[in-house]
Amino acid sequence: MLKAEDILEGSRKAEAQKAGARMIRLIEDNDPSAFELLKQLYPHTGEAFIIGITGSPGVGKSTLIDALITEFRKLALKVAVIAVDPSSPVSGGAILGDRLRMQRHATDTGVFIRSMASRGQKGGLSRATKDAVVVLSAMGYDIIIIETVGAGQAEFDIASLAHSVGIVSIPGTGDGIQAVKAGILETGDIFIVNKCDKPDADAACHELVMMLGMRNLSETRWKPVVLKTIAQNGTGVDKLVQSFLSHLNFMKKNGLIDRKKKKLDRLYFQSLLKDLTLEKILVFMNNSTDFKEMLKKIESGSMDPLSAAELMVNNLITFE
Ligand SMILES: Nc1nc2c(ncn2[C@@H]2O[C@H](COP(=O)(O)OP(=O)(O)O)[C@@H](O)[C@H]2O)c(=O)[nH]1
Ligand SMILES: [Mg+2]
Repeated sequence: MLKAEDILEGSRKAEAQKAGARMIRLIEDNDPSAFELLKQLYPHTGEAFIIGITGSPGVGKSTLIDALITEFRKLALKVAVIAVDPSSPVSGGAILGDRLRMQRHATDTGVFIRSMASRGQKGGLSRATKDAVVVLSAMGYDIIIIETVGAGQAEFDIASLAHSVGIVSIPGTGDGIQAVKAGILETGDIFIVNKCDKPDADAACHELVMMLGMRNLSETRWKPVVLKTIAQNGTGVDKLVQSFLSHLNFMKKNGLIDRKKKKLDRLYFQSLLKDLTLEKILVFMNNSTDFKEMLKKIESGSMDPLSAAELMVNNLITFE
């Protein structure tokens, strides 16, 4: 039986790292024991800097993260990665870059990489990812990177999980940028134009700067950064690391990080409430005679389904 203490030193001890990996599997499998463990781990969280890396499939997110790991390790920071990118090739839990490159991190407990599938999570991928972040933070990782293709969509909003969001795009074929979807500009803190070994990199950056210039900025708001990288050979990745750390410092100086952490806690609380309430209602529907009575009334036509649902929920949950 897995215990919370077994996991706590996961970023320093190989055995504890394995325990952390088992814990994340419990979360993925919706194992009921995960909830109790998460409660015990939660007080040990809060120190990690959580970075979201998002962008369309193929822009080089995984390659970039692989290079980011190397840069963060140079600064002796411990790094965990959760990839929720369904397009990422999954091979035995290791998914980033090619397998050879991955092996250089394989014996390093200061690095932890997992992919998360969207199958079967109760509250959706967002909740499962947040649960996993709790585990990684309790394990003592300094940096937690979440890779995802989604930003700003209802079922997976990276801004509800990360302290800093990097949006990856690539130079277009003719001019300007490819693959920055309208509406996600608001979510980004760092804009990365990757594959700058290709033509039109400068035009792509320029276009992004223009698009971002329209944002209303005050002194207490972070001014988004646009950066060029070639993830394949690591060009520009040192600057990218510095930008993320600058963003963190900026947030610390302005009291923004505490506000953001409170906001993320509130969102986690809300998604937990939704899940737990739904679970209770499902149990109730399976066991309650009231529910069966109500069904009969609907079937006999003495009550309509809308009124029945309304009455039932009002009887079930009252807030004062
Ligand atoms: N030319 C070039 N190719 C890159 C660069 N970064 C990544 N790639 C390639 O782009 C492809 C997709 O990369 P991947 O990291 O899997 O993208 P993801 O889907 O966003 O995670 C792979 O074949 C990479 O080798 C780069 O800076 N330049
Ligand atoms: Mg990927």
